[in-house]
Amino acid sequence: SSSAPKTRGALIAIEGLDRAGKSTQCQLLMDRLAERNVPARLQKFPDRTTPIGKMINAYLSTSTTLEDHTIHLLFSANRWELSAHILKLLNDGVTIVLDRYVYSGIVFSAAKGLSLDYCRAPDVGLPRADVVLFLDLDAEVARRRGGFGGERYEVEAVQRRVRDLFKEVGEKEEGRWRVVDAGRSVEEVREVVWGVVERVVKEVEGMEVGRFE
Ligand code: ADP
Ligand code: FDM
Ligand code: MG
Repeated sequence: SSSAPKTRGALIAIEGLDRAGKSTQCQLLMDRLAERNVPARLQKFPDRTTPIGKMINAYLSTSTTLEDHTIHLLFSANRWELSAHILKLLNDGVTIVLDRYVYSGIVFSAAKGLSLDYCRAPDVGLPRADVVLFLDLDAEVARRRGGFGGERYEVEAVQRRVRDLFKEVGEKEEGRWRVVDAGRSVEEVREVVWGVVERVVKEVEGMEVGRFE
């Protein structure tokens, strides 16, 4: 009947340090969801294709300088401009896999010295991830995966601060935050990720999408 709870999609965030394997695992997760006939979309943040995303891209590629609060708010605005679309898809039953989300937004700005409370504020009210898979990787192992590119935060000292800040932010997420050992093989990580996601996709059925707070 019409009173039956409508099946919605799950909002799955993949987070972690540079080279932890986020983009690799996002793609493998999309493949697995397709195999299981779960409707799904991949959304990467920052989304560099929008006008705001182009400003962010210029900042990250160091062709533009922006004041710290200004770029922080642009990253958040980049999520807000896509939030209604994300919410609509979720409520239409589409699972969304996020390659970075609000957590990257908070920790990269906080690593520059802005307070954690300040950094969270602009994202409050965005669709809340049902689960965050934090791909945790030792700095030494990350280094062996290859050199940094030339982007803004691809610097050893920044990455170290970011790792500590991710752990602090994750504590506030309690049961939604899952630390995954990203030092294992691609296939091993894929299976751990799938084990979590398969359960969450079922658990969110009939549950409203939460708001980040
Ligand atoms: P991220 O998106 O987190 O920066 P990528 O998925 O682009 O990371 O992976 C970074 C590099 O590490 C790529 O060369 C990728 O092939 C490799 N890689 C990813 N996962 C693993 C893994 N579990 N073990 C070894 N190498 C990996
Ligand atoms: N980043 C990403 C931020 O500083 N704030 C954000 O809100 C987001 C989503 O941008 F250095 C940083 C994190 C990383 C860079 O790199 C994006 P990738 O390779 O496109 O994920
Ligand atoms: Mg990536």
